[in-house]
Amino acid sequence: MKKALLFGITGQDGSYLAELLLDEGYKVVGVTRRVSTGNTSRISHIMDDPSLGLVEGDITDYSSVLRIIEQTNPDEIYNLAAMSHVGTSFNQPILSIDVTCTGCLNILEVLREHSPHTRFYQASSSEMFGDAITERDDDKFQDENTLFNPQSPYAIAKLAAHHATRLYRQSYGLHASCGILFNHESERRGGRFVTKKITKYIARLNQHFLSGGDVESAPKLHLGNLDAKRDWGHAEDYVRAMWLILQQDEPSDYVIATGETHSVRDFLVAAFDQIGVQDYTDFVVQDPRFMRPSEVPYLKGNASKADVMLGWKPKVSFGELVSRMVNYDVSELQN
Ligand code: NAP
Ligand code: F7E
Repeated sequence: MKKALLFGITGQDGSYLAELLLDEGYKVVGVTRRVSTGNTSRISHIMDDPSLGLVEGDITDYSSVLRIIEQTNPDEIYNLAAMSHVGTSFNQPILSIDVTCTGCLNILEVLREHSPHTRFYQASSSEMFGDAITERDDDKFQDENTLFNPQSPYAIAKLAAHHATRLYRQSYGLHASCGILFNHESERRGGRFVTKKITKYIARLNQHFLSGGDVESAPKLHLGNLDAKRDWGHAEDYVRAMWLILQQDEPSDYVIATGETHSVRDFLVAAFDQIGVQDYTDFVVQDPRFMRPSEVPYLKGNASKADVMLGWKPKVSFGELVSRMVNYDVSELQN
């Protein structure tokens, strides 16, 4: 029975990856942070699985990382822990570097010195590309050869961790790989990311209309930049790629993306359409509080390497992603 250790098991991706690994017959150990309010809602449905264990620890604390890896002796480690909100990283840059970069180095150092047989997956991000490509025409895409030009403290931290993972692979022979994942969302997405913010709002608006409210009295949705373009996929597809990456004989880095790009405005239109509203402009306010000091204008990934080497392709389309998220939030509010 293979054993996997997951940093970030309580997050969106951690919860889906834990499900996948349990299905594949793994013993899964997840690292949770001690917090005074609960943070295990995304994994509550698998907590009683006898093959799942949880240990407390914080990725910024080298001693807890060392203890957990020594006690677990895992075959595979997935590092999904991060301060993952790009906007927040502008206000908390040092924390972002500590968690997202130093945290990764803590694991790599423990592996180098104490557990070189363990395979390692690092959650790299399309944010690392930054504004390397600014064109909004859909012929442009990012792949494993595109230059990085990070535009936020989050992206800088991810890029440093990305390079550290590559360095430890090349210099110390670790089986250490990075998935450069483009945006992926789901029913379990955190509420402050733009997709979930929109779909939760749509559910409230739907409720407002169902209880007899009109357009004038409807709540407003405050958003920032509507022109940014993202390559959005579904998290369930993307955790499958993480697992496949660690099953390869040779460690390497892979872009994981759908190959389609849509603006925030496109997402708005598609989400409002789910409840039969054709014009979102009556409901959306552009609010400077949600504009970033520096923006990533255009992301569209080419995942050909993953297709050829891993046999990976996304299954969930943009339209299906939007409708799944809206339907989920509508039914959550109704229940
Ligand atoms: P998420 O929902 O924000 O989950 C982040 C996880 O990191 C949570 O389990 C969180 O624990 C944990 N964490 C935060 N600080 C920690 C610390 N100091 N010690 C230990 N754990 C800590 O993020 P996600 O969307 O699942 O993304 C997973 C990973 O992929 C992240 O590294 C993210 O940066 C990266 N990524 C995400 C995307 C995307 O579009 N989703 C794309 C590319 C890369 P709590 O629950 O206790 O807060
Ligand atoms: O923003 C714009 C915002 O916060 C998407 C993380 O998972 O993916 C994610 O990072 C776009 C940006 O995701 C609001 O300016 C407009 O252009 O949903 P987001 P992100 O910044 O792309 C990458 C790949 C990761 O690695 C990250 O961990 O939407 N936008 N108005 C807004 N964004 C937010 N959050 N809130 C708004 O009101």
